[in-house]
Amino acid sequence: KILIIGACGQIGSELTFKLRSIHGDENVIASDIGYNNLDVVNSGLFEIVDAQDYGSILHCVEKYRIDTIYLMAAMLSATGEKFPMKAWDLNMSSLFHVLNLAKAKFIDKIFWPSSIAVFGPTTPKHDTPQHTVMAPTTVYGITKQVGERWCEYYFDKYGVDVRSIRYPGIISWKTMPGGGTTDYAVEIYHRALTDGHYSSFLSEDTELPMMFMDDAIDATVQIMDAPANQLTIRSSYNLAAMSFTPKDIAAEIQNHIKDFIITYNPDFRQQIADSWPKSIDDSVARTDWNWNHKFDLKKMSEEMLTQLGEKYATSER
Ligand code: VAH
Repeated sequence: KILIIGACGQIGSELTFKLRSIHGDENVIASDIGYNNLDVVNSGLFEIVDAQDYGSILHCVEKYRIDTIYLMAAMLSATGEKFPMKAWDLNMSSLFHVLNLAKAKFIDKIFWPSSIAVFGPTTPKHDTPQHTVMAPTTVYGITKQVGERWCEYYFDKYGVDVRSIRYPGIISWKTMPGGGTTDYAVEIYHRALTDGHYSSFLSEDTELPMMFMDDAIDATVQIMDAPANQLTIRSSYNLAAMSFTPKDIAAEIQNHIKDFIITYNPDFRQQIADSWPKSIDDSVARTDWNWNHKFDLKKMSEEMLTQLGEKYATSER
């Protein structure tokens, strides 16, 4: 059975529905610190689990005989800069609890998300390699870099089957944008439909690696299904789909909404974005477990505007 910790979040909520469609509702238990997403809470088995409390996780593992945990609870980059110690405590204690549950043989397999935030200003900006210098300058990035080292250590020393992906910025429509720096690329679609205007907190030429949620979910399922002996990386895999700037995404939206206007008012998140790569080399993931993305900016924009268009149309009625 599968437990998703942080199931009310942006990725966690979509993973919940996807994994239930694959493994059956009764085999996927969603959990979070609170009832923060009623679509998830009311969609099947749901438990309150505090990711920072070992006993809380163990209780749920024993109650449902969980063998696999997807740890999707974390504090993201922008919020992490506002609450550094909370970000460190949440992101690290939750990982240690899940790794130690596997070391103690309570569970067999773990998925833990890393991020392009592990890279810093001294990392090569274009086609960032799988193995490269990384000196992250955000608390969130530091927790992901250290987390990767611990995942590799627990695999090497204790044989823990933990698998990880360095997600780029992820764009989706089912949940509202959270505390991410890349969330401008989610907000812009909402504002294009509701206001016809968006004030971007990143400058027009800020190029970042991005991915549509469906690709991110497919990659997560794929790496977890891959035979263990195919995986050559036990820190975390680079993963990519596309890179674009706020200018690019605004132009794509204007193909659908002619009079959409974007203005640029960079804030503290500009420095975070400037510390990250512009594009990622994910050839190792493509070789090891046949990763291949399906959505480009054009296809993603069509999907985002169609789905959100319906969502706003029904909410107005
Ligand atoms: C963030 N969406 O902005 C996350 C992600 C690469 C960005 O880690 O913090």
